[in-house]
Amino acid sequence: MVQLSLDVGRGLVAPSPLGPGAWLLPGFALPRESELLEAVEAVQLASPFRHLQTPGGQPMSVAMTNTGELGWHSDAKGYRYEPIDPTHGRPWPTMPDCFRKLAQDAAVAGGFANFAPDACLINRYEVGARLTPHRDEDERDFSQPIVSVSLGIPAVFQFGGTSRSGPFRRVRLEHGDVVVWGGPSRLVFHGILPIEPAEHARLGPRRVNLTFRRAG
Ligand code: MD6
Ligand code: FE
Repeated sequence: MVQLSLDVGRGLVAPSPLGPGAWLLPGFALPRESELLEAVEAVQLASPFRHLQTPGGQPMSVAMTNTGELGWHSDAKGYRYEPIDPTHGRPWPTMPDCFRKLAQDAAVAGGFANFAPDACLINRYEVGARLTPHRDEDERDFSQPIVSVSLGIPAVFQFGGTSRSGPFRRVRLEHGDVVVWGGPSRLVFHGILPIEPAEHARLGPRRVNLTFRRAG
């Protein structure tokens, strides 16, 4: 069944396929905008955004925090999931119910029943921040999809294949858009091009992305 999502600016919008097992759900998160933004605020009070270091020692332009049983972390020792926020030594904030519900509803809309996320990475992009092409391969269970929620100013998502150098399809992601991907697309290379200057009514000149995964 095709589930339409309500997009205030664009009317009812159908999911559009990005690749095998990968769907763009335009505006899927829009009806839940307020509770999502309030929950992001609560999470960042408990575990603030920070610029992690790559294993090579470079600071990342994207600031990150996490909620859930596991949080994605990077430092000189490599990329991994941690049950404890290293900035203060306490567990990551509990995943808000509205986060989990959105992730599960979107997974169903993308054809993945029984998605059970235990990790939500929250990325914050200021203008100019970018994410170079990578694969999400630090998780234990690749049978579960990834659900990615875009909030704030737009981004251009690069969606590739099995090669880090591309070619990439470019997809514009706007406030409220959700991407669900798994199955044959679970390990493809992807990235975010440098964020262009813009202003969002609720978030100002920044983009926030929620990425849900089954990590452990
Ligand atoms: C972002 N997203 O949209 C970064 N990874 O800010 C990702 O790296 C990503 O959106 C895997 C699946 C979906 C994604
Ligand atoms: Fe990724």
